[in-house]
Amino acid sequence: MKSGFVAVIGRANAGKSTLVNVLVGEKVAIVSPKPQTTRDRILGILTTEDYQIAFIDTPGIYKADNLLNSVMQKTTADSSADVDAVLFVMDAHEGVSDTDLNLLKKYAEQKTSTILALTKTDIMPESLLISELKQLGELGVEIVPVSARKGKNIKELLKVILNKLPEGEKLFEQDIVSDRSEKFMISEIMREKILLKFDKEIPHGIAIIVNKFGLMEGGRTYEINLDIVCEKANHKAILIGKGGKAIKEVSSFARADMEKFLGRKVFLTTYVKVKEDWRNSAQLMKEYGYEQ
Ligand SMILES: Nc1nc2c(ncn2[C@@H]2O[C@H](COP(=O)(O)OP(=O)(O)OP(=O)(O)O)[C@@H](O)[C@H]2O)c(=O)[nH]1
Ligand SMILES: [Mg+2]
Repeated sequence: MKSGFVAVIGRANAGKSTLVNVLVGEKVAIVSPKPQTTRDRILGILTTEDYQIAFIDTPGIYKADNLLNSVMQKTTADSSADVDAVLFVMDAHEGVSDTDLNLLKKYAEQKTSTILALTKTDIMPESLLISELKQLGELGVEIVPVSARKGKNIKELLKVILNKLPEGEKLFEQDIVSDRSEKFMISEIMREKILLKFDKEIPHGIAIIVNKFGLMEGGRTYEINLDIVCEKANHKAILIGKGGKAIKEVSSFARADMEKFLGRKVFLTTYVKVKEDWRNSAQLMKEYGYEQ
């Protein structure tokens, strides 16, 4: 059988996590329309009788403007070392930017095989795709146009990836789809709902701390207690909303997803806290799980 690691790399908001979820067939990473949604390296593992691929979802490439972001950028750089292939994801509907081109060139020049996935093809004219294929074809990497949202060309992409992987044994047990704990996923679900509901700097300045996560007596309901850490007092006021309306709404969306994920009822309580400038504090970042 074939097995190997594939680093999924690209600019922030390109569609990496959406593609990883579709390739794996389960939601292992949260997704949002805002850049810098993914903050950690997350494994999504696809196992069949013939192969096992461990996709490494990474934080999107973005200029670092605080300590958290520079840690994220290092995570991405480190993730592409020692892998069997790099899957470079580009948002094709936006057109090819110089930043994309320069980044792709850098990866294409490395020894590791690079495959280019041009994604979001469902929301662009075919004429643009054709001209991009022509422009990018000169780089000498294999290109697969896909739509993660519509599940288009995913099998073809898998074939191209498999061609780059060595023969080998399974690296993970059959049933494992991610290397992340349930507790991590719970905090990510909460962060996803905040990313979807709030704008500008608020979601980027959020950290989630899981204070309690366990089954209540009787074993039918999970009790989950979260701290939502934000950066400023006025962010806290917006997060809570008039009469607690905003926090109630996001918590209820989060709870519904947590229940789906855990397969049990969830009793969720949340508490909003302020920690000024935590994204520049090495100590607080460590406390919140963002290690350097
Ligand atoms: N129309 C369309 N939208 C897509 C597709 N793939 C992703 N998106 C959307 O693009 C946005 C970003 O998707 P993500 O998967 O979070 O992107 P990412 O590259 O992981 O972003 P970061 O984690 O911030 O680097 C979301 O709103 C997705 O729904 C696609 O194939 N078609
Ligand atoms: Mg992502």
